[in-house]
Amino acid sequence: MMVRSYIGLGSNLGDSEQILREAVEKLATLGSVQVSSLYQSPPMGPQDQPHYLNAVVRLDTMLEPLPLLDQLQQFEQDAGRVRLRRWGERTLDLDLLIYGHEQIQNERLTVPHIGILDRDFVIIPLLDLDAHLQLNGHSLKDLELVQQANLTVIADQSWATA
Ligand code: ROI
Repeated sequence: MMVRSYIGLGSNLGDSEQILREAVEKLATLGSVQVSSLYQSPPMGPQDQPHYLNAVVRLDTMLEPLPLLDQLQQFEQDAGRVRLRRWGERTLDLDLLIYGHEQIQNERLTVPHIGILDRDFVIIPLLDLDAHLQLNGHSLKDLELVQQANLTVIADQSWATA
């Protein structure tokens, strides 16, 4: 069955824009993709690290959650993923944010992703893709964080395909 999933992308090491472009290309092998605008975002966590580039991809896929997670982790490794410390800088992060309407909790996966509601760099790009997206009955667009977002648009939704 085709399921609509949302994947969070983040990078603050290396040529982040190129790394995210290549990630979108790989995600496109798993189904059909739409991308949010590309954002620059101050680090959540230790402040002595570079700003992040963030985006969200909407992926309609036939893959089940765990095989999808395997692919995301493979793509992170392919990008030469380096992660220097907890809450610290990384080459590429691919987070499975939402998978259809499923609630998943096991050793490998919590879906919807635990951090969605307090991360402007996730919520704002999600709204690019689906302005009326809801999570546990709440419209993301009504969250206070949407008004207080501290993000800079780097490029519009054509950034990954141009
Ligand atoms: N901060 C920002 N702004 N963007 C991220 O993608 C991001 N990813 C992380 C932590 C370290 C929590 N901080 C982040 O994993």
